Amino acid sequence: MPLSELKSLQLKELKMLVYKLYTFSPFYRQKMKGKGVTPEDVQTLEDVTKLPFMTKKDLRDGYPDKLFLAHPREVVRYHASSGTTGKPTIMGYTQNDIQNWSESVARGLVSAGIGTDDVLQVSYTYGLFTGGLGLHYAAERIGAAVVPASTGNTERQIDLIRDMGVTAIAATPSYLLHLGEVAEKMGIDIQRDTKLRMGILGAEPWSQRMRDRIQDRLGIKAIDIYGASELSGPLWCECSEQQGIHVWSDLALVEIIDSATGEHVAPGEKGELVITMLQKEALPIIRYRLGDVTTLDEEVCPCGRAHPRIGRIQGRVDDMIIIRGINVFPSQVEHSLMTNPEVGNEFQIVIDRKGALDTMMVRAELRPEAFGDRVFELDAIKDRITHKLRSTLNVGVTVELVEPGSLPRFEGKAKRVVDKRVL
Ligand code: DLL
Repeated sequence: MPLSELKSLQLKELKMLVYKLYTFSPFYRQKMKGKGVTPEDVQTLEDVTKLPFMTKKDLRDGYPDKLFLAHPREVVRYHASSGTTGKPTIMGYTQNDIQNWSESVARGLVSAGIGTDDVLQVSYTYGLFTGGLGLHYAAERIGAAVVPASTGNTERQIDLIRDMGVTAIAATPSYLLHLGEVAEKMGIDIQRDTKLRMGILGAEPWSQRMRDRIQDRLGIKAIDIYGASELSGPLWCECSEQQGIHVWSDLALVEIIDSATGEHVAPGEKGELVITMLQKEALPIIRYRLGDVTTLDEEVCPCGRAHPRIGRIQGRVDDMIIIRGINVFPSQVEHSLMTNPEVGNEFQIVIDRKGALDTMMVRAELRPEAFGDRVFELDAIKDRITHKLRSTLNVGVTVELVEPGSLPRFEGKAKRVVDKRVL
């Protein structure tokens, strides 16, 4: 469908959604009334901007299910996202919600090149986290065989990849790199000894450099997959062109705003992603601000699909670190570090305060072959890394090079920032 037709479909769906929520949801009606909006005010897609924003706080305040629209009898599944602060948020799903969710991910997997001949190992956690079951249902829907490995026991994961003829793996990018390191230690060469050819990687920010590494080291195609619990779970991914993440417009409407003003940014410009889920039933989501920073591209993709694409997530507004007034995203640090061949896959950013001044230290693991005892060589490497980081970030930073394997590893999302200012 061309974009113009997709947009008329979106408008129809948006009008219905707003009418439904205004009529049946006390929460949304109150929010809309607060902004002086009625369903009649939404006549064009641009009118979406008249609607109020929604944030995680709304869901927390409505814990556990005050924002649910479906009758409990219609709910067939719950998931929860573990909040870093306070209560978790609870998501509910009707039968249709599960179907639309699987449909979204299934389309993405097909567009990336996964089909009935594939064996997909799902190495996201199964349970309240949405990654495991989200990928699982979608892969079954397209007839791929699923190995529901979940997280943990990395050696066994590697055995499964080799022995079950696994062709694709869904995991966080940091976990896949860790898995590669463990395989190396086990004497298994992923390229030579397995059929793995694709990674469906997301749930945490990662850079193009990290993609290059994964692709080079493991000899696979690394596809970026994005989503969030509030939207259902993992939802959209890149197609085989790897030029942005397709957002299925019959199911979702995305906007990019300036976080400070709440206004739309100019086309193609970077800003905060705002999402309206057009068909969600149990827990409707309108103009939801996840705090993720990205761009929107409405050009037809080289793959031929007209559904718009969002760019790689460049970080979250709220995990942006502010050092002496300068905004730093962990992904920028990762990008710069990964340009150094001596640096391993793990790093940590330690923020502290000396007197009134914020300090930033980056701990980076060296690759085993770079880790020697020739101090002057290590000093030279450290100087080079420090210099690159300083010029990328425009902020004073010190670097500590540490032994391979000494930083913590994560099975789920990697935690890279230690902020001692607030601890
Ligand atoms: O992480 C859902 C998911 C599972 C996505 C598996 C992809 C694969 P939450 O735990 O609610 O849900 O976390 C959502 O993670 O707002 C982003 O900040 C971040 N995130 C997710 N995917 C990406 C990505 C799942 N590809 C939050 N790149 C989101 C960067 C991502 N950040």
